[in-house]
Parts: sequence; structure tokens; C-alpha cells
Amino acid sequence: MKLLNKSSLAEATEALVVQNPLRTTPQYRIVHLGIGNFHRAHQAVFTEHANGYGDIGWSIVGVSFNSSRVRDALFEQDYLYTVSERDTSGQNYQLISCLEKVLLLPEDPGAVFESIADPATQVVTITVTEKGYCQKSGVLDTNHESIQQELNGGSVSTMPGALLQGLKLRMEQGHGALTVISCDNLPSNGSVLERVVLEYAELLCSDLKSWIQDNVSFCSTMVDRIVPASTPEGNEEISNKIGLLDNGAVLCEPFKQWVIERKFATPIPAWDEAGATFTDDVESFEKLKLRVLNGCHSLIAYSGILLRDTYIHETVSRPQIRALVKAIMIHEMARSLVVPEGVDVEGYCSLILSRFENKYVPYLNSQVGTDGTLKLPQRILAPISDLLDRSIEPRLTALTLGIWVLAMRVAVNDSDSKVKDPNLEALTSIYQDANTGIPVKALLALLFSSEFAPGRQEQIEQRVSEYCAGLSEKGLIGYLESIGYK
Ligand code: CS2
Repeated sequence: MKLLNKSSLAEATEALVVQNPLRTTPQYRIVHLGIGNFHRAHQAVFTEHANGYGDIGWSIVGVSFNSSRVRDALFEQDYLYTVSERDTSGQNYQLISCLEKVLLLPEDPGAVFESIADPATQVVTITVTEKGYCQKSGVLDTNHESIQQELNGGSVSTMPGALLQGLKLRMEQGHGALTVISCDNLPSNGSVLERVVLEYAELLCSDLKSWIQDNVSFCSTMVDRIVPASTPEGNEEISNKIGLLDNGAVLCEPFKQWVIERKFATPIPAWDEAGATFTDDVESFEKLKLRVLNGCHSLIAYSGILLRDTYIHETVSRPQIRALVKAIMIHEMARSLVVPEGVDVEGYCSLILSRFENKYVPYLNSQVGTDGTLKLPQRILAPISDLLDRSIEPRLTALTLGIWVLAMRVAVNDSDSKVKDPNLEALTSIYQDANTGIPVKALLALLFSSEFAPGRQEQIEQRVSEYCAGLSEKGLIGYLESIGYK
């Protein structure tokens, strides 16, 4: 089969939808830090659609921090790839042609900084996951190993470090304003990023800090789309359908949402024409999505790990788990926050439940269960704290912590476990020290060391221990049935 690229494109089957003519000279550019599947099936898709409106073409320069996987797959394809949306109602295949190139930070840091400084670059978008922000409790973690290395003159390997070097060059070259948009699942992601960047800039040079304050805007966003890691089988199926070999195809669900804080320092693509919402109040959308979708996603993932299920859709199709997820969404997650105006919360929850059930976009429990010590604070602890403030008992959110505690026992004891966590060593030694006991206090302390629920651990610990005892005695399904989830 011929490889998908600019010269073979005309031979693709009719299944491949080509939205825009291939551009040779886009006028404006986005630099994207952390080019994984999520970016390629989310912001890149919005940008591709936006390019269909107005005369200004936007291209994306992607940056990888470690792996050359995306660059290697796409280089010979002239950076063209397919995004395929799939659910019970069918599947489509869209060509994405706005990716200009992919740079590898360790290979060519100078090219990364120059692309951020380039006057054609108007926007920097970011998806580096929670751990990529090198922050602790919302401030720059100056003890972070890689930040320390950078401060001591070592090579730049972090997202904040790379962004700052690019901004420094932009300042020196006099190329002016830039809009920076964080697209990770962190509450107030734009403000967190701004703080980290300004604190870091101050350590590097004070001129840079004030230049950033005058020239760069940091927008918070809520991003939503379920995009699993690609598989060889998935790529093969998509290639067969479009009639060309695509080693960089991405499979995802049809649903996508992007709510962006209207705080732009520069022109931006017509993302609103492509379905994005620009607003002054992103926070309430972020909170709703982080708790109802991501919080419940984690609950399903850890339940699935305990049940030895592989996929999210398998676990959520168990009636007891489905009933539990429905109940936590409505009775705890939605009641822990102020629902944004105009959102029908029951409809929102049931749409998310049906998205979790989409077996055509199989998502590994281990993928969602990865990095739990960094995800659960904003997904589960923050709602617990808000429920306590509202005098609502955090029952199912506490049960989620109990399920996580036991799932971590599986993760640390099972040599085949695919669940990763930056605190895996600490989790392992806590379990080793506990012998056969369940070290609830020490494990919860790992989560509560974040800023999300200060002083709340004591209020919840006893309850989590009771849940762990019940779960250990009856097993997850038996326990859920015993408390009425059937
Ligand atoms: C998931 C998210 O892996 C995870 O932790 O909860 O990636 C989730 O699929 C997206 O946020 C959906 O928008």
C-alpha cells in the first residue's frame, strides 16, 4: 500500500474527507508543546476546520519532549494524517493538513526556541499532562530535578523551560505579543501556567518577567474529547479504508468541546467557527468537566483495575459500576459545584455516561489510571472539600478513594501492571511497609499533600478505611450490591 503524503493524496479513496486545499504558505503559526494523540485529535481538528473560514491559513509546529514516535511516523507523510471519529452510528475519516512539522526538543532545542520567537507565531498551545507543569500546590517546584538541572545550566527538557527560552528569544528579537493556551486537565490551567512561568522567569532574568507581563496572555481552557493511544490494528483498519498507509492515524469519539478564556493578545484561528466557545468564565466549565467526566473516568479505571478488566467500556457496562457512576455524577460531583449557566446537568451526565460506553473507541483502564497521585487531587479531593463545605456527605467520592487505595495494591504487586505513576516508588514502599494491612493513612497523605483539600484528610480517613475493609471482605461487585448498586 502506498504511504499517505502530498504526492499520493490524490489516490486516497472517497472515504477520506479533505477539508482544505493543501497550503504552501500559511500566514500564521501555532507552536504546540507536547504533540500527542490528544492534540492531534482536538486542537489540530479545530484548527483544520477554522482554516476553512476566512483567508488566513494557520499551521502548527508540534514539539515532542521525549519520544520521536509522532515525528518518525509523520515525517515521510509530509505531516498529513487521518483523524477517524467512531461510535455506534458509524465512522468517518478526516484529513488533517495543518501540521507543518514536528520538532524534537532534545534533538534541536534551538529550533524549538526559534519557532516560539518567530514573528509568524501568534499562539502557543500546550498539552503536557499534569506532571509537565513542574509545579507543586500551584507554584513552580524549584526542587524538581529537571528544573534544577536547567537552573544549573543543563540542557532544557521541561515545558516551562522550553517556553521561557522561546519567550526570551522573542523578547530579544523584538517580536512582540503572544497568546499561550494551556489545554491540560488542571483547574485554572492558564493561571497556573502563568504563575509557574513568571516565577521561573524571575529566577532567570527580571527583564524577561516584565516583558512577559506586558506581552503574553495566558488563557485557561476546558478541553474535552476521548482520544485513546493509537494501536497498529487501528492504524491498519483506517489505512485500508482510505486506501493509503497512514502510520500516524488517530481514532477518537465524535464528541469534542473546547471552551477558551477570551483573553487573546494576538489574532487566533477562527476556532469559534469550528465550534469552540470563547468566554470570560472558563472555570465553571473546567470544574464541571474535571469532576463529572475526569473524576468518574478515574473511578471507572480503578474499579476496572480491581476487576481485572482491560477497557473503560467493559467496566462501565457492568450494571453495578454504571449505577455507581450515575449516582456519583448526580449526587456528589454536580452538587459540589456551581453548574455553568445554560447547562442541563442531567443531560450532561448522561451524555458522558454514554461516551464512556463507546466500545468503538476502546480506552485502556491502565491509561486513565496512570498518574493517579497527580490526577485525583483535582478530580476527587477538590469535590470532597467542596461537599464538606456545603454540609453534604462525601460518600461515593470517599468510596472512590477506597477503590484507588486497593487498585494501587494491584498496581504495585502486579509485574504486568501498565499503570504508571510518578510516585510509584513511594506507593510501593508504603505497601511494603504495611505488610498485609491497608495503609490508608499513608496513601491518602500522598494525595492530600496537594493544595486541593487542605486539612481535610482527617475528616475522610476513617470513612475511606471502612470502605476499604468492606471492599476487601466482599469484593468490589459484592460490596456495591450490598450498598444498593445493582
Ligand atoms: C482521562 C482523560 O486519561 C485520563 O485521565 O480522564 O484523558 C479524558 O479522556 C479526557 O480529559 C477527555 O476529555
